[in-house]
Amino acid sequence: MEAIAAIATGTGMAGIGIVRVSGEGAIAVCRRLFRPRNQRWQQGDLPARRMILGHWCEPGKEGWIDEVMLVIMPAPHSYTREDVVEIHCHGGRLVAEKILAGVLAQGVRLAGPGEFTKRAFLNGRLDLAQAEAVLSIITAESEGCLAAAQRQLAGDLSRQIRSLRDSIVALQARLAVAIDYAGEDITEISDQQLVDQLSAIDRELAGWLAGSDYGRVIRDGVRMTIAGRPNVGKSSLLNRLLGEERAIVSKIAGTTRDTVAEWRYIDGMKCRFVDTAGIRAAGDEVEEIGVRRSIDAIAAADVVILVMDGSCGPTGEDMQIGRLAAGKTVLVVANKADRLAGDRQRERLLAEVDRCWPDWDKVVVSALTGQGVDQLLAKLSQVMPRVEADVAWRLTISRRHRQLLQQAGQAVSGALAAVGNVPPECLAVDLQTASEALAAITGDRVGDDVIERVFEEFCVGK
Ligand SMILES: Nc1nc2c(ncn2[C@@H]2O[C@H](COP(=O)(O)OP(=O)(O)O)[C@@H](O)[C@H]2O)c(=O)[nH]1
Ligand SMILES: [Mg+2]
Repeated sequence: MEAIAAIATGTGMAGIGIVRVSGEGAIAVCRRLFRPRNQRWQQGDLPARRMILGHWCEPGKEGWIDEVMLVIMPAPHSYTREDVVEIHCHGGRLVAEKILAGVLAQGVRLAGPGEFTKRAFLNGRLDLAQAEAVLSIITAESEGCLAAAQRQLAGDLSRQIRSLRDSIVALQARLAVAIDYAGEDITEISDQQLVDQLSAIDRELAGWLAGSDYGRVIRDGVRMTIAGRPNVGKSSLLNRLLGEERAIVSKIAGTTRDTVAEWRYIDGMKCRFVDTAGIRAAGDEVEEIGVRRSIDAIAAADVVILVMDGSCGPTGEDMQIGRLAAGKTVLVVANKADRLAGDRQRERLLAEVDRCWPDWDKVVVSALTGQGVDQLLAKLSQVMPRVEADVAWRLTISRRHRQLLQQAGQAVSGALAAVGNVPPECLAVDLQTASEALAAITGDRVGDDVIERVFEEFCVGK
């Protein structure tokens, strides 16, 4: 295909910038503009797959633009399976832009978003799911997402989807025989066999779609909302958990007026702590907005950390706030333990808390001294949603894959419900829908419009 070129590295100051050229004539174009330092290579072909030091020249001008390292990767042993040249120059935008401009002036076209990866796909080096994994690796922000993207790039997703599709195709074949030889004494497939096989496929599809909420947790982290009455020490607790003075702490009730969010890891899980405004009948309009946001933050939480003042015991207001978290995973934190006179007072406090919220875990801490905070972290680690690593990667599939799996799932469930009530031709239509949806995931059968849409999301140069 015609040669394309783009800057592969990010914008901004950096040590190195890379311009990438791929396609017909890529090597010849670069040969014209590159002057190797080594006498041996000043004439003729340059060696393949070696870093070659030299100068990059401006066409038709004396002098050079930059001292660069050039790598030539002839087809088919390259990312795109075409002739690829990479020019490693100094970082910063200007040098790379000038080198790119020189290449484009030789008749090479500027690459579109993801066009290198698209060529890798079109030339059969990657399937579509693997190509998408490249983008997931670039955008991964959590260990879980990176691990999932790596498995997808390695072909785990494609293999599992293809094997699922194979079982659908096998069933299609048996149905086709039943349709073609209807009435004849030939190996027909019984309704029971159909139900058994469809159920197995249906279960597997459902397995892919289950637990999408965990997918969000892996991608975006566990949402932990710190809620409670004003002045019980919510902001102090946030600061203690983060080990920094993030939220403003004061004796004045109503100091935290908006939600404040920060990250930390607990046992390798990304946790997003949200400190909220104390919930009470608001004193003014701004506080009222804050209170409403607190209520929303409780609703959105994976885990609610319900803070109360341990030095005075649970109050009616604490109970009311507790009711806002009904149905959630809640950890009750009795704060200000430093004010408790001794073990007996502590026992009494725990008993009271237990009576108010018998179903929820509880810990006694002091945000001021740090006492009990390790226990709090251990409890959080116990109660937060968790997934086993070898299931986890299945949960972070992209929206495109999820939609296709849903389509396949609906078609298979439809067929399953209809066995015995409709002619086999109708079941065959459903199976065809399911099989096409799965083929679109790996790109084994997919329209140009879908391919366009997938690569539009990429950055230029990848
Ligand atoms: N003695 C004691 N005081 C605390 C503790 N945690 C917070 N406080 C104090 O309680 C007041 C309110 O704290 P703050 O974190 O702003 O509470 P918030 O309104 O719930 O965010 C401040 O004066 C804090 O210093 C604690 O564990 N022990
Ligand atoms: Mg506060």
